[in-house]
Amino acid sequence: MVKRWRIHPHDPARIRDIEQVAGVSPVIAQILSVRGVTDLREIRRFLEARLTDLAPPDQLPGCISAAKRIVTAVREGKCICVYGDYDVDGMTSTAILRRCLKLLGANVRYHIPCRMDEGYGLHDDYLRRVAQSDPGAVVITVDCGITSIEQAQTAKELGLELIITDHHEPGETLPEVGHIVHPRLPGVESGFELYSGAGVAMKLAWAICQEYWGAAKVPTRFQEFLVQAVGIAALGTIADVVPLLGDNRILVKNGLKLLQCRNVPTSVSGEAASASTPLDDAVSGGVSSVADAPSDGDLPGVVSASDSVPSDGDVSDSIPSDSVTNSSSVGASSKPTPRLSCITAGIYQLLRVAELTERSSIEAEDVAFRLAPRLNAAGRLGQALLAAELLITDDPQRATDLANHVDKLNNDRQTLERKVYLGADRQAKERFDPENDPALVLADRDWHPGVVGIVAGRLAEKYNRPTILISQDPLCMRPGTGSARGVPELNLVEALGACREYLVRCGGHASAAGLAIEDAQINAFRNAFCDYVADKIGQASEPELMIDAEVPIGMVNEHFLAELDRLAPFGQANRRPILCATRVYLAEKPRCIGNGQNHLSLTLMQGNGRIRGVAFGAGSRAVEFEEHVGAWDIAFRPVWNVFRGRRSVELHLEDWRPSEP
Ligand SMILES: [Mn+2]
Repeated sequence: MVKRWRIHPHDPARIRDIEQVAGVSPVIAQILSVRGVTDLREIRRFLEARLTDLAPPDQLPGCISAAKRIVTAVREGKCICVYGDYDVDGMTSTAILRRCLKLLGANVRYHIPCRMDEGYGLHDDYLRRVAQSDPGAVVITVDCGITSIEQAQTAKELGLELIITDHHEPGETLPEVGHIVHPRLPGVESGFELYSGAGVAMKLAWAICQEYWGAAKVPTRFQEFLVQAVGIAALGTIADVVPLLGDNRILVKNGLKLLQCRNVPTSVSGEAASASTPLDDAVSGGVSSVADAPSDGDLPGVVSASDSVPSDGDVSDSIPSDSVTNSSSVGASSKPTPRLSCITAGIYQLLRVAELTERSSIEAEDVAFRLAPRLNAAGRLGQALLAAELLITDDPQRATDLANHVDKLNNDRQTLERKVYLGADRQAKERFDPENDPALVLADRDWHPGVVGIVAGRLAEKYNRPTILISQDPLCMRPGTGSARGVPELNLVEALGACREYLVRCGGHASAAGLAIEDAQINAFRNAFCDYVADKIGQASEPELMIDAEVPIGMVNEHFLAELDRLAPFGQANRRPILCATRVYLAEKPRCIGNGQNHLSLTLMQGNGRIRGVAFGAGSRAVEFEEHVGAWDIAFRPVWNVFRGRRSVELHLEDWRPSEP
C-alpha cells in the first residue's frame, strides 16, 4: 500500500532550547519536541522516568477506600476471590493482586473465565458458584467489571461483596457496588487516566500494603513484592497497548529493567514466604520495621528498580533467605538495603522459552512480540488460568512445566492464525471489495474465536479499513463472537454502540473491541456498521507515514543509537522513531534472506556513510530495486543488531521510493 510521507514540522528555536536544557543532540531534541515533551521538568521526567516519580495510589479514584475495605476483609479472614480477564493485562492484574493478598496471609482464590465456555467479563454463574462454596466471600474484579451492572445485582442478592477494579470504558450507569477503582470515572479527575488493568492492580496492591502496615513505608518483603509487581505490571501495560507516557512509561521502563535481571529466583516471596511467616508474626514483627526506609528520595514503600537490581556476580547475596523474611529481624539489625528476588520463577521461565535469558537488555518490543503472545495464546485457546498460574507460582518445577506448555500453545495459535488469515482474506476478496468498502465485516463457522482479533488487526492494517471478524458457533447454538480492529480516525466503542440494536453485547476500547451477535443479524449489522463508518470517516484516506526527522545515514552510529535509547521504552504514543534519508544509493543488489526468502537485506550508501538495512516481509519487492537504479529516499527505524554477542547498528526500512531527480 502506498503511503504518504509526512515529516513532522520542526521549530528550530524550540529545538535549540531543548538541546541546551537537556544536553541532547538536535535529532533527539526534535523527537522530544514531536512527542510534546518540551519543558525542562517534563524532559527530565521523560528521560529519567524514575520509580520515585510514580504517582502515589491516592491519586487513583476509589483506590484508598477499596484498599481499606480489602485489608479489613483480610483481617476478618474472609475468602477473597480475584476475578480477572483472559488477556495478558487481565492475567498480570490477577497475579499482582493474588500475590499481594497471599503475602498478607489472606484466604485468597482466583479465577479467569474461559474465553470459549464463559466469555469475557464477570458472570452470574461464577458468582453463584462462589456463594455456594464460600458464602460471604468478597469478589474483586481486575481488568473487567465496570459494565457488570446485572452481575452487581446478582452479587447483592447472593450476599456477596463485590469490589470492581477496571480500566475499560465505563457506561452511563455504573454497577451498584461499595467500591469501584477506576482511573476514568465520570466526573472524577485523576492524574493519569490511561492506565492498564495491571497498572490499576499495581496501584491497588501498593495501597493495600500501605494500609495493612498503616504507613507509607512498608517492610522489606513488601517492598520487594511491590517492585516485583512493577515488573509484572509492565507486561500488562505493554500488552494492553496503552500509551507509554506518564505513569505507564515509569512502570514499563523500570519493569523492563527488572526483567533484565537473570537471577533464577528461589521460592522466597509470595506464598512460600507467607507460609513460613504466620500472619500474626508478620503483623507484630512488621511494625518496628515500618521505618526501614529505602534510600532517600525513593518512592515511599518502593525502592527504585535500578538501585535494587543486583549486578552480575552479586546474585546469591541478593536473594533474601527465608530466615530474613520476617521483617522484624531485619529491622533490628542495621538499616537494610531492600533486596529483590527480581523476577518470579514463572517470568524467568517465560523469558527462557522466549529465548530472552541471554539478552543484556529487554525492550518493550520483546514483551509485545515474544512474551505477551505466549501468555495470550493460552487465553485464546481457553487456558488463561494456566498462564495466570505461571505468573503466580513460586515453584520452579511448576513454572518450568507451565512455561513449556504455554510455549506449545503459542505454536498452536500461530497455526490457527495462519489458517484464519488465509480464509478471511479470501472471503474479503471474493465477497467484498476491500479496497472500496468502507469497512469489512466477515463471518465464518470455521474460525477459531481465539484468533479472530489478531487476524482482524492484520486485515485492518492491510486494507486500511475498520475490520470485524465474527466466529460463528459451529453448532448454531450460541451467538457468534467477533473482534473489531479499527483505523485511527474511528472510535470502535462509539461505532458498535451506534449499531447496538443488532448486537447481543459489545464493549472494549476505541481501537479494539469485541461483540456477540446472532447469526441472523450479521447482514443487517454489516450494512449498519458500513453506513456508520462511511458517514463518519468516508473513504479512508491514503495512510500516512509520520517521520520524526531527516538525518544523514552517516550520523546513525552507535553513539546516536545509545542516545536514542534514552527515549525508550517505545510503544503506543511513543513509537520507535522513524527517520528518513534522501538520495541514498545501494552498494550492491539487495539479497533475499530469512525463511522463505521473505526479507530483503541491503547495503546503503550516502556520501561517506555506509550501513546495512533490512526490509522485513519485502522479499517480493526486490524487483523494485532492479527497475530503478538511481537514488532512493528511505524511511527507517534505527535498531541495534546483536550477532554473536556483538552489537552493531542497522536500519529497518519502513518504506522507500525513488528520489526525485
Ligand atoms: Mn485491559
